[in-house]
Amino acid sequence: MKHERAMKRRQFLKGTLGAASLVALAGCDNLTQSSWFPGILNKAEKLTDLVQRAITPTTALAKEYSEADISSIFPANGNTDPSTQTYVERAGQNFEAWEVKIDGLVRTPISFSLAALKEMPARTQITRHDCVEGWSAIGKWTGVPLGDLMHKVQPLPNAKYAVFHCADVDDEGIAYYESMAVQDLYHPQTILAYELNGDPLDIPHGAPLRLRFERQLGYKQAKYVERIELVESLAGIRGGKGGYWEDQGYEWYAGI
Ligand SMILES: Nc1nc2c(c(=O)[nH]1)N[C@H]1C(S)=C(S)[C@@H](COP(=O)(O)O)O[C@H]1N2
Ligand SMILES: [Mo]
Repeated sequence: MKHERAMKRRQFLKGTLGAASLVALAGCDNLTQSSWFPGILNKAEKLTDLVQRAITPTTALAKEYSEADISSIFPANGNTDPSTQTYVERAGQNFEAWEVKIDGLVRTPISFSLAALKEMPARTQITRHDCVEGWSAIGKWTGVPLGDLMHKVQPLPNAKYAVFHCADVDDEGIAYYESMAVQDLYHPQTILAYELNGDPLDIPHGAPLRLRFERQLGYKQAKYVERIELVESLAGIRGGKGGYWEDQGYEWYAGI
């Protein structure tokens, strides 16, 4: 799998660069067009959650770009065509029956239909996506701020993480999932997106709903989101490491 190669490269970089130089690099957006940069950027994953949060306030915004910066092609990566029966059925009906359920440690569990989400106030942001395989792309995302949804479901005080359950499975039938700290749900750029570059999300890019968790690497950007579960601990969820790739050794905190 291509992602395994990416991990070897990161292991190599681990020995060649100190954390301090990476923090410096992370501020240099004009370097991002060069082919080596996204790979180096991945080293930032090695920073711990605590160190990263000390350097960058959680409220800091990811850089937003202009329309002219939008990439002509936004690659699709990972699973690009979920084959599970319900997904295929929903796709056949233009996702009219799609719902995202928010449950777990919340006062009021709610299932939001796609139509209901589209009626809520939306946020549009043009941001850069960085995949550990060594590519980056700039796209314009539109969706509902997760914080607005949290105000409706009201997380309980012991809710520490949000787990994003996705509709796709790999060749072995293992479902994709991701997670983030509850506080990051309230970041203004954390949205449940339903449009890319002004069009409804297509299937390769996560139709009908995908997460945008800016300032984090590509694998955190869960596609095909069907359930958001608030939990106190990630230990009991699937492999216990907080995400599909994390269960295979990736860092949970993928800040860039
Ligand atoms: N459900 C799901 N989400 C996913 C993936 C996946 O395979 N399944 N791949 C991840 C990876 S590694 C990347 S780089 C991005 C790719 O998003 P894109 O296909 O829109 O480029 O989605 C992430 N989210
Ligand atoms: Mo990725």
